[in-house]
Amino acid sequence: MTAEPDSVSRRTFLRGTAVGTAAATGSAAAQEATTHTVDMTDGLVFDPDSIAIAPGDTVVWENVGTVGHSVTAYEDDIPDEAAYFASGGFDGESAARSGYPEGDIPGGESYEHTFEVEGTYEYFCIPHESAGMLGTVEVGTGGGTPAGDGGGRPVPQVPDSALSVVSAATMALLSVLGLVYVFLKYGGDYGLEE
Ligand SMILES: [Cu+2]
Repeated sequence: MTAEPDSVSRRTFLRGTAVGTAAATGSAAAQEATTHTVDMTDGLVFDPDSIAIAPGDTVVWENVGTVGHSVTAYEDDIPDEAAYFASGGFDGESAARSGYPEGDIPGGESYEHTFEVEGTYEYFCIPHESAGMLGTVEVGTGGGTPAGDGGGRPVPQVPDSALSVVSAATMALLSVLGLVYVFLKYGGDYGLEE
């Protein structure tokens, strides 16, 4: 299957997923399967909450805190051909929801899943869904983040200081133009010809 990841129209936020789409230098066949780690923390987040991987890669979710979490796919927000996945081994989202706390991943434990089908996968933590504990896995041949990633860094914002530099430059330019205008208009009145 060469399904184009038609991800971007999804309702969920897909921050930072546009990173690194440029390079794709063929030979995807030579790519080795990589394992990526996503932490689950007492801050009730998946860290990183968005990760780009290659088909065949495995994601390991590690509970690095003490609060229990689940990794539960949104059944309607994974590729059609993809197998459903959830900690606890449920074969559907409603089963996972009603089965919880079966599927709970306590502190110090982990859950892993290998992604074969390209596309976008949205998942959540059952007890902390309302707290916004959500995540995205983007599977594409464009390649994943490098091994040992910790990817998903926030897209850099233009800092306010940069903006004020720009407006200061603009003001300076306008001042110069104003002076030029004054010189052009009144320059002849300086009586230089005398
Ligand atoms: Cu959680």
